[in-house]
Amino acid sequence: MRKACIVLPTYNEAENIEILIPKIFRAVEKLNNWEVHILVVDSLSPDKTAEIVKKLMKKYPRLHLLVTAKEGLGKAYIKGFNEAIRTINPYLFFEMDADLSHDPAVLPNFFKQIELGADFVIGSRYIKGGSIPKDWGFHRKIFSFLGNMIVRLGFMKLKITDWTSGYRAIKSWLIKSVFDHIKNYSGYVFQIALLDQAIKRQAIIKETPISFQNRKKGVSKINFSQYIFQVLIYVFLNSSFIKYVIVGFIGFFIDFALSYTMIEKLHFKKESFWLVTAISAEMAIISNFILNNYWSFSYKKLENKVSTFIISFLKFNFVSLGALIIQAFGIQILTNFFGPQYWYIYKVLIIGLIIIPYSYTLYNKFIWKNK
Ligand SMILES: Nc1nc2c(ncn2[C@@H]2O[C@H](COP(=O)(O)OP(=O)(O)O)[C@@H](O)[C@H]2O)c(=O)[nH]1
Ligand SMILES: [Mg+2]
Repeated sequence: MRKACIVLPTYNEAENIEILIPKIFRAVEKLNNWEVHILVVDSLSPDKTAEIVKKLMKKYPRLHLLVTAKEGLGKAYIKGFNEAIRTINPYLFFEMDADLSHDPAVLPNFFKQIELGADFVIGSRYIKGGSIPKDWGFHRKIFSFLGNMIVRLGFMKLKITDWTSGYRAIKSWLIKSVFDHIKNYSGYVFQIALLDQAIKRQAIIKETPISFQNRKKGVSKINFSQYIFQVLIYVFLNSSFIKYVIVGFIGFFIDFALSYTMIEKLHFKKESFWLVTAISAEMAIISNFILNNYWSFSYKKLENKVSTFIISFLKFNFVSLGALIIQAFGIQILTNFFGPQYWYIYKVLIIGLIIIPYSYTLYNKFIWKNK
């Protein structure tokens, strides 16, 4: 029998917790392979949430309580994980809101995905079978959808539909392995950092549909503008896709600056412009290769072996050659169709819509491999 621990962070959830805890234990009582514990992490709620938990602990021996200072959702989770690892040592963790937004009835679906091999299961509102509350206004819907889209596109991980969901199952080894990276995120952005770090450790991520319910009692503690700001900063600083795009720009400037210097300052003859172009382009390719290895994809950088470097560098050149051919043909085709006057628009479109995703995909598949 494996142990699982559901960590429930609470701040002023007295009315909700009283209903939620019996519901959870009822939802998991039929699971034969799992011994399910609940750890409530209460940040000194003035509404005496902790007192209610203590009362319930008399009835439920697998219910535990940790009281901490109020330092935000992320810190509550970190402290909860730490405490549970020390006292319960579970195989699996759950994150769940304590305001009844997350229905315990679907807990068995998470366990099933874990048993099928997932390391990290996300309760998603945005896959088939999942939903957001019907009474959410248009603005809130758009806001939630866009927020998720920014993270999905920022990380170029479109397969994950719900980055911001707080209803998730995560294997204990994974939490332990990302601990050092996530322990300083105190707020809600902690959730995004945890998922991002799990992906970077090649965890198997699955989604299961959830129907998110509006909280009926108590108030939300999220500060939306602060949250969005923190998420944007996090994505900007941690997205290998954004870093890869920046590296591409740096490469473009190196290419341009070298050609400019050789032609305008060093007065290379016009017969050798092909050589100027080739040297500049290759220098940009070398810079891209090095920056991508030590920066954009640093979490999966190449093995420190000369042969690996040479082979990967050749592959990198090959992908770049492909990009060159795509661009050359693309420009010509568009010019033939729509005329030459918009050539710069064609170039931007081809780079933005074809070259960037093309190279990024191939790098991930063949050079900085995703297992
Ligand atoms: N322990 C603890 N729990 C918190 C804190 N902030 C939020 N929570 C809990 O985190 C869960 C989600 O918070 P909620 O305010 O419902 O956020 P929303 O669902 O995004 O509006 C709830 O169970 C809250 O009680 C905190 O600072 N400490
Ligand atoms: Mg809530």
